[in-house]
Amino acid sequence: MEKTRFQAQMREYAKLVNAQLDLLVPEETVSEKPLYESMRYSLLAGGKRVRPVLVLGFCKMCGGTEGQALPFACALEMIHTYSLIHDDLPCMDDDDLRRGRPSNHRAFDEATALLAGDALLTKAFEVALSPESITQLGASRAAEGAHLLAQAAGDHGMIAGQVLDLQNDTLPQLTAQRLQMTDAKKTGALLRAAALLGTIAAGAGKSARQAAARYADALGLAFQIQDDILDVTGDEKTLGKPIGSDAEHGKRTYVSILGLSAAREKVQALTEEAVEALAPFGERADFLQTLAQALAVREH
Ligand code: GRG
Repeated sequence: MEKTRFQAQMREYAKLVNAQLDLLVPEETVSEKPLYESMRYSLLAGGKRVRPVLVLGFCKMCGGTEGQALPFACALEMIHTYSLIHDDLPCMDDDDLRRGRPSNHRAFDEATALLAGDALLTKAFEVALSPESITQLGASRAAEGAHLLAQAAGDHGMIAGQVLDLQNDTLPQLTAQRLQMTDAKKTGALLRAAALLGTIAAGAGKSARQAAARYADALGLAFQIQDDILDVTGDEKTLGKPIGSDAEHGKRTYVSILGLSAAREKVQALTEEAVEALAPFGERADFLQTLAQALAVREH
């Protein structure tokens, strides 16, 4: 897809998601106001919105509407944002900067950041199973999506990945295979869920879901490797978070295990696999194929 058309579509999807998130977590004047401020501070801080864009893109490619995709798209971004807030806490990575500004616990305090993350995680399911979601999707598809979301975010998915990641820090040796297993859960589970939620929202069948999973698994790994590359080659201002933090924390990554040039080659090969996975969709896959290519050369 031509670059300007792709960028316009990305902006349109992000605008749609941002407007809906703004409605779902409004400013409040009640005494819990600091909680809402803290939730909104991170949720509306201008992330790339890759996960909700995947939900929207897959739903549209499979013949669904934006309205059908939006509840799952917003739920997923809430879960992703909660994971970033908690990941930055002193008991995890203890990071001061996120999305170009002080991390949540730096801007507020630890207790508020912890609770804002908890509230966003919970609200994700409130939204996925909301009356609006059920009106758009029917109870059965809404429930199927919420179940998938829970599996991807919890002890079978992202949290398991975080636990493996913490364990990896204590291993004397870390193989690329073990790192890949960790990242398939830590980063990959939510990206896979994003693609699948789009197909579920559209009511797509088995072959579309299989293609979505193949695309997302390749894209997810490429995304994580690119994240590791940017930690070495990126620019702090563009990235919105400190660079060199992996090396500083003694964290082993694809770059430290494989070397920079092999890591770059792997991103390219995985991106080609993601593009190939959507070949059966022909021109309708244009946007998602371009998205995979754009993420492989992203600078933030
Ligand atoms: C629940 C404590 C806890 C952790 C879960 C996902 C995760 C584990 C932690 C988040 C931090 C992290 C470095 C995850 C790896 C995936 C990744 C590259 C996240 C950043 O996602 P982007 O680039 O961020 O999509 P934006 O800000 O653009 O949304």
